[in-house]
Amino acid sequence: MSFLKGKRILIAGLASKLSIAYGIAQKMHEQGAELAFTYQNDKLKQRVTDFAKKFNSTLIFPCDVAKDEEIKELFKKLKEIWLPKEEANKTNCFDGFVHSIAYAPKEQLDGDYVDAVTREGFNIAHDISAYSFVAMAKACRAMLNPNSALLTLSYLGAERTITNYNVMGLAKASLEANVRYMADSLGPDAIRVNAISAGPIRTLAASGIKDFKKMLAHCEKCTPLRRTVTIEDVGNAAAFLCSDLAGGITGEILHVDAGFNITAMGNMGNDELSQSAKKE
Ligand code: NAD
Ligand code: 0WE
Repeated sequence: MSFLKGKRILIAGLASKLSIAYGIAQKMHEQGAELAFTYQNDKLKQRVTDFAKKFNSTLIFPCDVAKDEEIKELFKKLKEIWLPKEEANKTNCFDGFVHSIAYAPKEQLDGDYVDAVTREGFNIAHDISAYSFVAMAKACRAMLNPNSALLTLSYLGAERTITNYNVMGLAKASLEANVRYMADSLGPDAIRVNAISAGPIRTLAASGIKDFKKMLAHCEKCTPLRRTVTIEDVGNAAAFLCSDLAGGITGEILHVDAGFNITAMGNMGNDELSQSAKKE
């Protein structure tokens, strides 16, 4: 089964082996996709080059999504490679991208929301984590084949308050609305737009977050599946959403969170208790 065979997909947001984008690249590669990658800055260039090699790709491009010129340049270069000169009469040459990028200044993610938030922190969080998704779509719209799919990564903090997630929660809420507006705008071109709302995973973006270990332990006790999710879980769902198997799905926020979001009080960590209660 190679349900992404013949699909060319660009992946933005790969920074380490722990990255959600790594799990997505792996699963998309397994399903036969031809992949290209972006890296945020020179520090990440060599690493992303090495990862790309594992996924049989030599296509890597710099792109700091804070800069419109870099987004423009990225798609210009991608076109030079994916659109051969003899086909220069057309413009469409690839099948979608994955946006696995978020950033807020560190001090935004610590402490009381109202005290921590600043105009600058708000603007940066929304610019990098929400606007950049449509900025990329805007820049490559004419290059996308029919039946393309765009995908981004969200988090439950968009829908509920989560201690310390603070202004990132607002940015994810904006990102999720962005998914719906983009889906409506690009639908007539047969381009689908979706998000995966992933449960907490230990990645670089999660390192240094206060009590992150506690959150993972809580999920292991309290989610319906009694476990946390992996980058492979997210990668499988991502491969599906970007494939023609998901042809009828657009504007959707798919939770890949072991069921955490459906519970109001979780299991309250009571497995042992209920076991012994059964024995009585
Ligand atoms: P990660 O640190 O591996 O990935 C974050 C990526 O964002 C990095 O590759 C980084 O280079 C990139 N980035 C940041 N600013 C950028 C900029 N200006 N230009 C270009 N790239 C930039 O962490 P991750 O956990 O894999 O995060 C990927 C996505 O998944 C994020 O949107 C995050 O919000 C989301 N997410 C993460 C979790 C989790 O618990 N780890 C849960 C749900 C959703
Ligand atoms: O979206 C995220 C984290 C995104 C993120 C991470 C950082 C760390 C480094 C954005 N900006 C920065 N800025 C930095 O300087 N997640 C879903 C992971 C995450 O972050 C949390 C979480 C979870 C889960 C913060 C507080 C509470 C829970």
